[in-house]
Amino acid sequence: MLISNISAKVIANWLFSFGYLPMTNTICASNSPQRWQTLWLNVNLVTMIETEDDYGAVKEAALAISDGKIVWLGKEVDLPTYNKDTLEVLDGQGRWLTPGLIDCHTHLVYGGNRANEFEMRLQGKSYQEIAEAGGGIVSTVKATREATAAELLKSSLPRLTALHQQGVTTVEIKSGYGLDLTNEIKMLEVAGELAKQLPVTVKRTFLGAHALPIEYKDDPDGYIALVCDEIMPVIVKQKLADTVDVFCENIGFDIKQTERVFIAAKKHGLAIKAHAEQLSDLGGTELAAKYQALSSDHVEFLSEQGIKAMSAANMTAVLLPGAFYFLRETQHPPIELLRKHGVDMAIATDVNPGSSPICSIQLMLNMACTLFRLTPNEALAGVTRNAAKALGLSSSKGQLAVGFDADIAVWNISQPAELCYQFGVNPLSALIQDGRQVI
Ligand code: DI6
Ligand code: FE
Repeated sequence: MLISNISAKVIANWLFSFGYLPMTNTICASNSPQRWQTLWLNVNLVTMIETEDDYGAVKEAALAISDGKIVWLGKEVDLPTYNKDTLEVLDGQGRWLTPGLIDCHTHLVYGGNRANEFEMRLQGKSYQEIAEAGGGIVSTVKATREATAAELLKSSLPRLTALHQQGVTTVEIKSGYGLDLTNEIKMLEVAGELAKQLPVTVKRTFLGAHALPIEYKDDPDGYIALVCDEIMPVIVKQKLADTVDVFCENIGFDIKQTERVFIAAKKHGLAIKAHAEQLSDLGGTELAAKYQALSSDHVEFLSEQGIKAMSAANMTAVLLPGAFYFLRETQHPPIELLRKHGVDMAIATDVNPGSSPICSIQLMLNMACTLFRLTPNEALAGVTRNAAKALGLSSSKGQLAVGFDADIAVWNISQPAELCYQFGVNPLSALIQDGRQVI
């Protein structure tokens, strides 16, 4: 690749990673081989440091970890002298290391399931028709309200376990099936509890504006007032979420209602994101850009104007191929235009009982390529670097780089594209979370 193709940031990142740039004192201290705790030898790296192609790959590499951070990586021949008696040395046997995968959009805490609606859809009813007839999200709200926290934990744990076993080290979990103070809190507390049960980083998002609960059937503005004035302040006070999401859609909330939620979120210092342009183009993404949202998610119906707004606000487009597939949608997200305007693309499962009951990040990698025609390099960036960006975690997760969290997946593959190409045989060989081997 020509050097002119690589941004200054990329070059700095590489030089920094390989020890040519001065580092902060803290990193310097732990970077000395005397302080290393674990050293992987004989590995290949998919660093996902932004190089536009080739996965930021480094072959015949080594990687050192200390205090939960990556402290050295590069060609094994360039390793500085170290004392093998003072640290754990692991032979990777030629395996590939990627950043731990990040699922940046899930609704994996919920009660019940919607297999009955799946049957209805197979008989010809659409997702929208089912929602308008009182099914859809609202039926999961009923089941979620009826479930105790312990029951929700029990039903959610296998979903998170499935993601974890496929290499996920960070997951975003949204509320949005409680739709009142007690039950939104219950969902977010369960999401927090999941992070204690499994070695996974859980990032929580308040999605109070997901659907209209039955008791506010004729008063959407009244419900938005409840979300902004009653529920959100408690969520903030109890630190149950740091991001707010809104379902801006004709079966969700309109632009004015969405804007009210964004204004309230900004007032509380919360980050924002949106479910927008999934089934129609309401302009939710442009509105989100106006409020410097982290991401707009789904975006099948996004216009070029919306894409330009995303680009100007440095937002990430989160693509959800599982929902596209499961709802048998035909409108593809505007991939070419997103590329043209340099909008970063993330990929996520959207695990939820209605539109994507699919707990597999590996299947999403495959679908991102087969259904949306992403390159394997783009798909992998979508579940690592760009997923981190969609969660506001760009400086600590999603890349193998010095100073980043040592969240690392070790794969039994012979080239990175295999992670997108084959599905059904799990190639995960080991998983490291915060420097600790957890699988
Ligand atoms: N978009 C989605 O894909 C999920 N929520 C949303 O706003 C679907 C939620 C569901 O059908 O239960
Ligand atoms: Fe969703």
